[in-house]
Parts: sequence; structure tokens; C-alpha cells
Amino acid sequence: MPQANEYFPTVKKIEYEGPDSDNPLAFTHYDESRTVAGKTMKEHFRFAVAYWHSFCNENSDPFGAGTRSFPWVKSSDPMANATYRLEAAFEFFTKLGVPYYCFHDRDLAPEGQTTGESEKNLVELVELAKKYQNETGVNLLWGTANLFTHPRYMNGAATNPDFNVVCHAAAQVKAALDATVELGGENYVFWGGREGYMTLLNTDMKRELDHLGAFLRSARDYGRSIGFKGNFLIEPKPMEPTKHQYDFDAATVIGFLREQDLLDDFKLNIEANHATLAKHTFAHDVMLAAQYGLLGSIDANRGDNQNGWDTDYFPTNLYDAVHVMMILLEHGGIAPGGLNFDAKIRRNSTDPEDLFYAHIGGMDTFARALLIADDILQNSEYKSLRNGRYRSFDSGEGKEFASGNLSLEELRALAIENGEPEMISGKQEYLENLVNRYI
Ligand code: XLS
Ligand code: NI
Ligand code: NI
Repeated sequence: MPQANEYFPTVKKIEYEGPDSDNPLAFTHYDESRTVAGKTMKEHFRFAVAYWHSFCNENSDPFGAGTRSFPWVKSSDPMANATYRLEAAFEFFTKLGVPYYCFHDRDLAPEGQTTGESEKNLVELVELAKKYQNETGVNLLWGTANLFTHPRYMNGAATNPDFNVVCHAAAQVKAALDATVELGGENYVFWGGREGYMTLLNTDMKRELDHLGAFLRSARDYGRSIGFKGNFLIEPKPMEPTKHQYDFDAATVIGFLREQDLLDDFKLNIEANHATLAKHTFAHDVMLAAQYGLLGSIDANRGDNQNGWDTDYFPTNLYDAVHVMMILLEHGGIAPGGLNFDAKIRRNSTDPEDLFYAHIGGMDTFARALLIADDILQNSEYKSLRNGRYRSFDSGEGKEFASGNLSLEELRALAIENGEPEMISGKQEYLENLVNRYI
């Protein structure tokens, strides 16, 4: 794409150079056209860059101002800066070679003085984004609305006790859906921002959850009415920014979707760091969503074992990635979702190249994990060991029980007939060693 301005002049297109390369600006394992288990790596991962962390987040923290310099912020006009930012973002996407990106409405275009002005700003930036998408072939994995930054959302958006705030949230979601459809976005995400509570003393939980259900149904209906065919996704998270987030974890969200009759249109976007905040593993929430046929997409990042918040590190933990790739391979992959790097470089990573190193590291980690996971599934006894544990349900009375055909009295009679069960090892350490042997 012809560059009017270049924002990452020290970096050329990132190429695959193989595992022996010591070039930090090359892939050692992510080879987009390499076929593994019937699909190319590009098709397996559908990697996406998170616009907010990569291009909007200056890395300030409660103790100090931002440390990143943004060469795309060069005007006193926020709309002009938004266009430079978009130009920089597409330079980054194409140099990195990712097929997708994700954004919040407010990442792309600044909020205006009125709802109408905010809508107009977004429409303008969407037009430009469409042009860049057409020129580069980079597409939108998902869009979403930022319903948590503006002070009006301090008590939540769809679950706010003030109806007028709910209406403002709806206006934003409408515009974000319009933007997503206009850009051919493949999914639309609801992360629960401040949908939750700080204290139950001022909160009617059931009422708020019912409002959330009504809000999501109206968003679903609007989306379908303008031709959105993709999945709506809810992204579970147990806490932060509120003390208790309603979309606590995958299991909670699945129950909520069933209660609110939303299962036909909604799936889950599982974020690694949110699963660990809920005291699960990343694999746990991915597996739960996948087994219920509700795995929509993944926010690939990593938490920190020593502290309890959403640190959003880039994913470099090979062991965790292997387990998740085993689950994805067994459940038919992640499409039409993808792996979005909802991750940020650290406050002291201040070189322009750092954003590349971070993404290259994440992509190579998952590429390696894919190769290892495929090897384990194809060539080891992993699957037969796991499935074998359930063999007593594969036939005979066990099968009858699983099909709901045995009463409690019949089960009791079988207990007497069969006598004390033998001890069958779960072979945990054996399996842990098996996985390590393939890594
Ligand atoms: C915050 C969430 C957010 C969503 C998009 O913790 O991860 O970044 O992915 O709103
Ligand atoms: Ni998060
Ligand atoms: Ni996320």
C-alpha cells in the first residue's frame, strides 16, 4: 500500500525465517501458508491486533503518565489524529502480516459533544478504514462499543439503574453495529465493561441482569435487521473494573444466555487473563465453551501468577498455548472467530519495535503450540488414555445409564451385583510427562 507517512520506518515486512533464525524481527515458527492438520496456520489462528492496546494506550498507570510516544498524534485536532492513527495501524498490520484487527468505537474515532457528532466521527473513520481494508486485505475480526470509559457509565451501561444511561449505551451499540457491518466485521463483541456492582447494598441484581438480557436482545434484533450474519460474543470476566462483573466466567455466561433465550445468536469470547482471574485456567474456559458448542473467539493474552488483575501480557507461555491448541484441534478450530492479542506491551517497552516483538512472540508461541498439539493428538496415546477412562459408559449398563434409562433402584442393584469398584488410576503425572515429552 502506498504510504503517505511511515510510522515504523525501522521495520520491514516480517517474514518467516524458521526456527534457526536469530532475527528478532522475523517469525521462527509462524509460517502462514504451512499446512497443519488440514489447514494453513493463517486459517488456524486468524490472528488479530487489538487497536486499543496497540495504538491508543500510552501505558500510563495510577502512578505516572504514559511512556509511549505516538508519532501518529501530531495535530491538535483529535479527528486528524484519528486518521493518522488508522494509517499507522494499517502499516503495522501489513508489516506484521496479520489478517485481522479489532476495535472499540472510541478507539477508531473520538467521542463528540453530542450523540450525533460521535456517530458522524465514527462514520468518517469507518469510511477511511474501509479504504485501507480494501487496499491491504486486512479485515475486521470484531467490533465493539466502549461502554466503560465515559463518566456516564460509572454505574454500568445496559445494567445502569438510570434508564437514560441505558439509552446512551444503546445509541453507541447501534453505531458500533453499523460500523461493524459496514466493514464486514465477522463478529460483534460485548465485554461487560462496568456491568456488575461495587456493592450489593445499592444493587438489584436480578433487575439489572434482566435489563442486560433485554438490551442484548434489542442489539441482536437490530444487528440482524441490518444484515449482520456473524456471531454476537460475550466476553466473560469475573472482576475489574467492578468488584463483581456479571459475566463472571464461561459457565456463568452460558447460564445467562440460556435464561435470556440468547443461545441461537450468542457465543463466547474467552480471554486467557479473565479465565485466570476467575481462578480457572485458560484451558478450562476454552474447553467449557468449546464442549457446549459456544466457543466464538479468543482474546489471547496472559496474566501474572503473582498478582490478581488483568495484566494483559502478551502470551508467551508455551505450555498453556499447547493445551488450548489441543482443545481447538479437537473441536474444529476457532473460525469464524480468531485469536485477538488483547495484550499490551509493558510500560518500560518504549521502542517502536517493541510492539512488533510482542506480536511476533505471541504468534510464534501459538504456531509452535499448534505443531506440538497436533503431534500429541496424532502420535501419542493421549486421546485413547483420556477416552479410555470413560469406557465403562461406552456399552452395556453404563451406556444405558448415560442415556437416562436406569433408575436409582436399578443402579443400587448393580452396585450390589458388581461389588466394590477396582481402583483405576487417573495417571495425572504420566499425562503431564507425556505433554512435556512432545514440547
Ligand atoms: C477488558 C477486555 C476488553 C475487551 C473489549 O478487560 O478484555 O479489552 O476485550 O472490550
Ligand atoms: Ni481483558
Ligand atoms: Ni478482552
